[in-house]
Amino acid sequence: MSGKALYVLNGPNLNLLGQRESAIYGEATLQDLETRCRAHAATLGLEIVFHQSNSEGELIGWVHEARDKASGIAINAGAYTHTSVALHDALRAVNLPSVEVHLSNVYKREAFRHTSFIAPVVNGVICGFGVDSYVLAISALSALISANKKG
Ligand code: CA2
Repeated sequence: MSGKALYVLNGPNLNLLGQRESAIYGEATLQDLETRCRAHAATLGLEIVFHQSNSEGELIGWVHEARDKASGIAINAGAYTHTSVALHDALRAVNLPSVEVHLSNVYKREAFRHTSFIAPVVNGVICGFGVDSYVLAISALSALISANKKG
């Protein structure tokens, strides 16, 4: 492992993964998701800092912390994706390689999930692949970080 960690941030209600709504979000628990992220990151020589919070302020605190401590951010802001100007401002301010992630395909769901306050301030968005969305986001961050180093 070398360099700074990737921050994988998870927003409200994602602590309930694997306990309810498995038809939408799958059977994996948050712990399973973390284990999968760590294992995949390790294959790319990357370390993960993995957090979940139901509080918008705590998520913003981790985005600020990432500015010094992380090489990139994968964020599933949960429902704050669709509401949070504050997370938009925080991600814009830290200006790190970043990916918005969702387990479900938000575009197949209610219209209120089609708007993201995060999407305009990240490099890209991955949704609809369940736990694999996170694996894809980690690969995308790894590629972005390598490209930045070369550039
Ligand atoms: O698909 C995603 O990953 C979402 O970010 C999940 C959010 C939702 O508000 C977004 O529109 C899309 C909700 C996370 C709630 O997770 C639960 C897990 C199990 C049981 C209940 C909620």
